Parts: sequence; C-alpha cells; structure tokens
Amino acid sequence: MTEVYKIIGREGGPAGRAHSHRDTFPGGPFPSRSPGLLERPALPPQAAADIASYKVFVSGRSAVGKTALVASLGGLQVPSAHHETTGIQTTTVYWPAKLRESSRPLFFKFTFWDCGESVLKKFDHILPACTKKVDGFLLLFSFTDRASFDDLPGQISRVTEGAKAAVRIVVGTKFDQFAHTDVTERDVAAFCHTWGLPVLRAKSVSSPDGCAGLLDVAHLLNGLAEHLWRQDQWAAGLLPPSPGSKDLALPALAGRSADSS
Ligand SMILES: Nc1nc2c(ncn2[C@@H]2O[C@H](COP(=O)(O)OP(=O)(O)OP(=O)(O)O)[C@@H](O)[C@H]2O)c(=O)[nH]1
Ligand SMILES: [Mg+2]
Repeated sequence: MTEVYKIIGREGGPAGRAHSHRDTFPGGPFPSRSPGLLERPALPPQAAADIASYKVFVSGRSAVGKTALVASLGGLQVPSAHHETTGIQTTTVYWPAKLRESSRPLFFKFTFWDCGESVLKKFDHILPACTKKVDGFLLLFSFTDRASFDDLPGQISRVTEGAKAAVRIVVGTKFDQFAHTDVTERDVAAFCHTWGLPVLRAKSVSSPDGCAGLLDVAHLLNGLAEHLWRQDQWAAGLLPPSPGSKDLALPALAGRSADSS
C-alpha cells in the first residue's frame, strides 16, 4: 500500500505548492509490496531489527533526473517523460543491513526529499525546509548534460551551505545513455580528486513492469547507507574518519561496486 497526501499552500506563504508523501519498500529478500504508513518491514521476532532513519535531500538542475531516481530507489514507476515536480515530494524507502562485528540486523529508513528545481528557485523558504535537520545530500548531475556537471561546485555551495556535517554524495544520472555522454570518466576522476566526494552512477530506467530493477539501485542504497552510518559513528566519536573501511554487511548483488571513491 502506498500512502499519498498533499498539502496545498502554506500559512503565510503563496498557495499552490504541494507536498506529497509516499512510503515504499524495494523488492529483494523482503516482500515487493509497499508497506503502509503504520507498518514496518516484517521480520521473524528473533530477528527484530532497529531502524536508523535519515533525511536525504535530492538536488540538481531541472530534468537532471531527481524524480526518476527517487522512483527507482523506491521500486516505483519511473516516469518516462519529464514532468516538472511542482512542490516537495517525500518518499520513504527501507533498506536492510547487518553490522559486521555483531551481526545485528538493521533497517535503514531513508526519507528522500525531492523538489522541482524551478519551485526551489521561485520560493525562498523551500530550500531551508529541505535542508533543515538533513542527514545527507544526493547531488545530481546528468552524464548527458555537461552544464549540470559544470554546475556541481555551485550546487554544492548553494545547497549544502547550511548543513556542513551532512553526508554529500554526487550521483551521475542517465549513465545508460553512454552513446550521448558529455562527461568522461576522466572528468569524474578529476572531480573526485578535487572535491574528495564519492561519485555514484545511476540509470533510472524502467523494466517491463515500469520500475527499475533492484540490481540498478542496490549499489546506490548500499553506498548511501555506508556513508551515513560511518558519519553517525564518527560524529559520536566511535570511529576514526576512514572512508575506506566497511562496517555494514549490505545486500550483495553480483556485478556491482559501491562507488568510485
Ligand atoms: N535514459 C534515462 N532517462 C532518465 C534517467 N533519469 C531521468 N531520466 C529522464 O529524464 C527526464 C527528466 O527526469 P525527472 O526525474 O522528471 O527530472 P527532475 O530532475 O525531477 O526535474 P524537475 O522536477 O523539473 O526538477 C525524464 O524524461 C526521465 O525519464 C536515466 O537515468 N536514464
Ligand atoms: Mg522532479
């Protein structure tokens, strides 16, 4: 079941903007249906798992693929055409993991905040709402849009300014469009070297049922979980900041690496 609600307008602010919410659960070792708002993923009592919740803001220029990426991460229908997102849309995705040292199972609960770029530019209060108490950023560029790649430094300073402690992950979308790529691997390597940020690659394309396959999203959800978990541990003084080491046993899917960092 997917719960959707919309709030149109806002006290003291201009009307007409919508905030909608969806609760989803990608397939894999758990049921492929989406849990309702009051549910949590079902596990046997002996394997009852904690839930680590994170707010993740998805940013990037218009048509870069924010809404398509969030839909693919949530196992939802990926839109085939560009329809500008007219407000803030939040989507919740559960993702399982195990701590390596204790084998304790754990659920990551990601709430992705997706906002249309033009509405973000139009109304001053939208960006602060999206970045308030945010835990992580997915900073998108498109492999088929050079300008979106060149804008990354500007995007990073505009969007992450007020949340310096949050995890920042760059995502290159439309990686399936390699024949039309405007951004080379050398460009990506140079960016990683200069900025020290992980760059993940995404292809948010539908399979016959209209949703992206689990294989296409697992590396991204694993990478996000790993970085957020380490950031938490580091902030609590429990770990040295060494991005190379792995604390989580994450769903292993053949032929995928976590990231290029
Ligand atoms: N081939 C391919 N197309 C993609 C991919 N990601 C997004 N698209 C397409 O790009 C177009 C724009 O995607 P959206 O997700 O709507 O863009 P957006 O960033 O949400 O745009 P705004 O809401 O206007 O800010 C749509 O036609 C998508 O189907 C991808 O990874 N591969
Ligand atoms: Mg959108």
